[in-house]
Amino acid sequence: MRKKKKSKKKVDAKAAQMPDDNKSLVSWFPGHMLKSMRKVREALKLVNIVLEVRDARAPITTSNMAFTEQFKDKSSLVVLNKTNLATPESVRTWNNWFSKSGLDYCFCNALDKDSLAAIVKQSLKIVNTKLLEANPDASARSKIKMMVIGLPNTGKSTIINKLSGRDASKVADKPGQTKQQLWVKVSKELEILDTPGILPPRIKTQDQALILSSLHAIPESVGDSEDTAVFLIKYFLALDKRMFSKFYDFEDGTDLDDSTTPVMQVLDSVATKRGCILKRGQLDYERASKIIVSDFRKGHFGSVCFELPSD
Ligand SMILES: Nc1nc2c(ncn2[C@@H]2O[C@H](COP(=O)(O)OP(=O)(O)OP(=O)(O)O)[C@@H](O)[C@H]2O)c(=O)[nH]1
Ligand SMILES: [Mg+2]
Repeated sequence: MRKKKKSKKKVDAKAAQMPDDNKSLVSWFPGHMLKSMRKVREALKLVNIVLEVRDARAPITTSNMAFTEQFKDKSSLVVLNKTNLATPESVRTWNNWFSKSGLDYCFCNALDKDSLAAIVKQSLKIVNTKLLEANPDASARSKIKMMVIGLPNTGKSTIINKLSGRDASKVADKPGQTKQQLWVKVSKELEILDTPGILPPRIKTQDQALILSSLHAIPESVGDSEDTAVFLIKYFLALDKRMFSKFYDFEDGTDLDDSTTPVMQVLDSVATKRGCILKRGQLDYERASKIIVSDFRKGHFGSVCFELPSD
């Protein structure tokens, strides 16, 4: 009997596998990311340095061990982007941690061109230090080629566009905007290769999956917006119990009975306030969750720190 041919949709759904130890954990590594990883490997020989872009709000969760293994012999610079969305204290703490890590790194806000100038200077220094270590008689380079890699939506294309001063690569507030590699000539001295975002093959913990979903590194179709909203509500309630009532303009605790948790109260109130009502009059928690997640992603709730160094 002939096997039925699987549709493309089915194959992608299969890629969203749930690891055995935690059924609700997202481990999404579709085929196109495997292909992108292979292309990154192939392009390594064409560049002098690799810029690994991470999100400063979660510098470890937005790293990818698969990258580290690929370019361990290549000059590299870890770029912690979106610092304008990270709490200043967490940036200081991570700065201290990275300074002891042995990695070359820098913090930046890709929306601010001035904070990007340092990236080029530092990259040139790293490339030339390595060159002179290998051959003290070599003459230092003034022209370099870079490859920018990182998880989806970390701001890779934005960095390239700001550096080049034009919209060379398409940018969007969603993961997977860059679909293929693209060379961008920034100046006579600098060419940069943009690459599609790649997730780690395995996301280790449920919290990491929720952080990646909050940061929009995982698309809505894979992450669960209600789980993500609950994660965000808990995070912000721990900082400021009244944040949601102030932002969405609802009364605190008025319709609370003893069985209602603060998280449910926020979801109930946002759903009521924003008219998220299903046909039979029930509250539409899915829509209310999407509103909360979207407002967070727009930066309406202020700066955050989703993780701190464990050592
Ligand atoms: N606030 C803030 N937003 C940023 C920063 N860098 C990028 N963004 C925004 O983040 C979103 C994603 O940016 P992209 O440059 O498309 O991200 P990418 O890493 O190329 O994404 P993929 O191509 O999907 O892998 C866009 O809405 C950018 O405007 C930053 O430093 N601060
Ligand atoms: Mg991109």
